[in-house]
Amino acid sequence: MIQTIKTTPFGDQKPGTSGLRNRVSVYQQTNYVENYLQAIFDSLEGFVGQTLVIGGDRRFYNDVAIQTAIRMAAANGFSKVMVGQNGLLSTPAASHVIRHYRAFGGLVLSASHNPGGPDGDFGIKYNVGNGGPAPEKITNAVYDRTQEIDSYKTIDAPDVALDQIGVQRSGDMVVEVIDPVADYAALMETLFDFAAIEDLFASGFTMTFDAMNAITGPYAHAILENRLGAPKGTVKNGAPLPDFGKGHPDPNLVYCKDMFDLLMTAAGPDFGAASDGDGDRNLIIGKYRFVTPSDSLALLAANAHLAPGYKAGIAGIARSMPTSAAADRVAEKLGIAMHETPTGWKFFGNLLDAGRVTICGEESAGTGSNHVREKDGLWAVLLWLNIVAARKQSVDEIVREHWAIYGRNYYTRHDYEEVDATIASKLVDDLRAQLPGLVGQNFGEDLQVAYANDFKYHDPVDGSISVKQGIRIGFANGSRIVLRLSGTGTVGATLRLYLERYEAADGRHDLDTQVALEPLIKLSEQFAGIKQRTGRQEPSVIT
Ligand code: G16
Repeated sequence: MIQTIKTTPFGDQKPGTSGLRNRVSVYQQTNYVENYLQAIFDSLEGFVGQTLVIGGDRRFYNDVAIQTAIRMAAANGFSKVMVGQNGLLSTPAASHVIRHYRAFGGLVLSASHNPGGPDGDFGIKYNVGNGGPAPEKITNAVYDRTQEIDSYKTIDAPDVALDQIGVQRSGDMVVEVIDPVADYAALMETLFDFAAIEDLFASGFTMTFDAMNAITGPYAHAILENRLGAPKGTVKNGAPLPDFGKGHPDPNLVYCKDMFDLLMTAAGPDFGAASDGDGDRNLIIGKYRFVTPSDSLALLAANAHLAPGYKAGIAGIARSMPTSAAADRVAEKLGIAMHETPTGWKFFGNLLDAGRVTICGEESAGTGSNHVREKDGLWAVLLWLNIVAARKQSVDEIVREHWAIYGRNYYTRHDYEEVDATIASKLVDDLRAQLPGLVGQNFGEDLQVAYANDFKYHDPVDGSISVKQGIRIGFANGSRIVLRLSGTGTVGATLRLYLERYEAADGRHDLDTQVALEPLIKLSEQFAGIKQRTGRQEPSVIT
């Protein structure tokens, strides 16, 4: 019954920051999905007789890939697959299901915040038994395997009825179709003071949540409206659609501009939030106050003890290198460890497993904790609501008080998308070559370069080393310029320029961010010449 089908390698199956992302049309090539899945299975050991979790964000091609994955899991020796109803599982929910049911691992079928539909993107990511993205040791092995693969295994079996909750079979393997929301919602209830949040809504607190026609809709309806009593209609765009309603499910100030504009008016609600394609990112906007992801990490860490799940305090904080140092000041005050890792949630896994950190976050709109091993959009929203309920203050008041204690890290990211890949890599190489000569130089009265290097990470838990994780130029006053190439784009190269300036507790906290960072923006153009070399006048996205 097991079939071994001959195939030939594809040259481009190299996992990026978060799994293999590509255009749907690339994924639709004969054997493309099969080769990649077989390369994953071939890179793992000890899964025969074990359980595999499968779920995705409902984007176009999920249905095809999920049925393929089920048949191949059966052929490769898994004894059971657990899959969300209709193939749905948000990334954090998939992480929880893997952990909760002690599965061997899981496949998350998503390209996250990238657009979906036949002309959009698709992606496959493998998560290990701790519920987190596979570490580089595995992703490198998968890539090597894709380069030499000559066959894959499958079975001749009909499609599983993914709309029917309950137990079915694919060949000899058990397939359990589960409610995608129930286990996750139960977990959230253990972490947060649901009664206090219910009271908050009952007292007239208003909120809007944009699920962006992506995976978070069913979770947000169930938790915010059905359990916490937020009025129906609080959740917008709550039905996951294969093309996300032709939207771009990236919760930032570009794609959620309408929400931002609404929150900046007297008529707007008290709180606005959004999540991305697969439900792991978050956007937080209070009335008259956008909270940057870097600030959000710092604020959540400083106030986490107000939520029951964290009332004993947090063990440590981790952030990706380009994320602002706002959280570092919180860690210092709390007397706990702060870890700086490369971009990619997979780098937090070891620290979380070892109990060294409780809360992690990234500038790319991701925050999460040790409750799962992925970033978690709705978790961040619920923790914010818990904090607002406990402090009985607005988001704006909470943010301002934070800055008055810790100072403010002005922060922005400028993205240049779909840049010619050759120009982008030459630009990075040329900047790298300048680094040794920059140290000690003065650029304006308060911009003396303290260090200029390529970020290298030494994992304190398993000793692994990751090199070339972004160029950073740090100044004596705490300002920073960081430049790196994105590992999640699918066309050309995306250059990410991150800019940060620290303003002390007694300094000015009311400047416009782009104005506050203008000297650094100019200086980065002088160093890297992005506009000049790419011919672009402006970044594609400013966050
Ligand atoms: C992924 C990773 C994040 C990373 C982000 C951006 O998020 O999980 O750790 O910060 O990509 O990465 P890059 O700057 O390389 O494009 P997601 O939400 O896309 O899975």
